Amino acid sequence: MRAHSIIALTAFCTVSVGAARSAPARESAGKTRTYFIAADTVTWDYVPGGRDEIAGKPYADTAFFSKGKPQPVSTRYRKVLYREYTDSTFRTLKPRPPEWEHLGFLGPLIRGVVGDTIRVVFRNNGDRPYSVHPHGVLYDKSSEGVPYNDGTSGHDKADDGVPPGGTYTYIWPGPERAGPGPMDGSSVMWMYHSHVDEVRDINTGLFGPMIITARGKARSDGSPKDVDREIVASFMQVEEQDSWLANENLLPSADSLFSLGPKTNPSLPQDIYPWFSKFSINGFVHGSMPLTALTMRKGEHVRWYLMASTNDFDFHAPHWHGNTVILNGMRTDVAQLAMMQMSTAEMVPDNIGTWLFHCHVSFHNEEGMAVRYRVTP
Ligand SMILES: [Cu+2]
Repeated sequence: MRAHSIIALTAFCTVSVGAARSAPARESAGKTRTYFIAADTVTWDYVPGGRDEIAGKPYADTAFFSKGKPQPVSTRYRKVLYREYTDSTFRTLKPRPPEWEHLGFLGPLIRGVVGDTIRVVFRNNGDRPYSVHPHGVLYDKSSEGVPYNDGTSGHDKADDGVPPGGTYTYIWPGPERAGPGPMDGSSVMWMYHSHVDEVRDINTGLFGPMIITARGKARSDGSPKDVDREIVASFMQVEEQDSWLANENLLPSADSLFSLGPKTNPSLPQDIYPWFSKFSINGFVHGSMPLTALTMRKGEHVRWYLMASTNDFDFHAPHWHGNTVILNGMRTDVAQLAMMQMSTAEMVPDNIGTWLFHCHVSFHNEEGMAVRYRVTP
């Protein structure tokens, strides 16, 4: 287990607001889209209701400790998640629309159109520094959200880690290079995540999607005009022992697993990946994503945005039962994701029914990396 020491980040002791003065002013013809996003400590249940909806049976997680029989363990974990608020007071959570309910524990969807500028007003309600680091969009040194030896100082360091209780505004222009390339459809997905301690922050829960639509191909809300339904699926091997909240979440006996007491049966995935390694899609395990959250109609143009997390073996093989997709211009029903890879697949479902969508890495599937989607007439 990695040491749980907290890195001293004394440089971030003041609350600072605003990165606008030095934001690159390119392609500013579009809108400014402002998002109020906080890092909040909440309880997340990987299997709410205690049902394995893939098997259609009750589910209770258990773990083998160094001696004795399997014991019940909770599927609930304290996590720090990005949550969207209505305004800068951060008093009222913005309700998540039903079509985005499937995002689960991911942060809110951030949208933009090529030419827009995205502003993220970030409030850190956690108890250690966190940040928002985006992929793909343009940022200068005051909006990168990562502390490293980059030769900057002063205001350009204020974004690196926002202190507990602090608020900071990240400014991200979205020029052409943040939008679809020649082989893409009308929109592309990027991820954003906290990057003060990238591995720990992501395992703690600070990870979210951003979609940038091509200029001239967006509705006024930024969504791509030629797409009926967008779905984001983040395949994540969440290592709860690498969360900043591990000491709150894990039973003290978890340490015995690291000290490698007698293994019950090393061929069982659980003996290699204990109960706190969560093979989840958007925080859902064993089909716990509500089926209503992933329902689409036959003949719709459905765009699936896929991504993976950061851990050492976050390789995944998303597989759709029942329907096929076009991925990189080719027909398939299995995608591939390496760590932090982002990929987009186009589906026009022609096959009505309730279908499995799971990782085809066999032990990921066994450990519950599966949800169901439904195609209605
Ligand atoms: Cu997988």
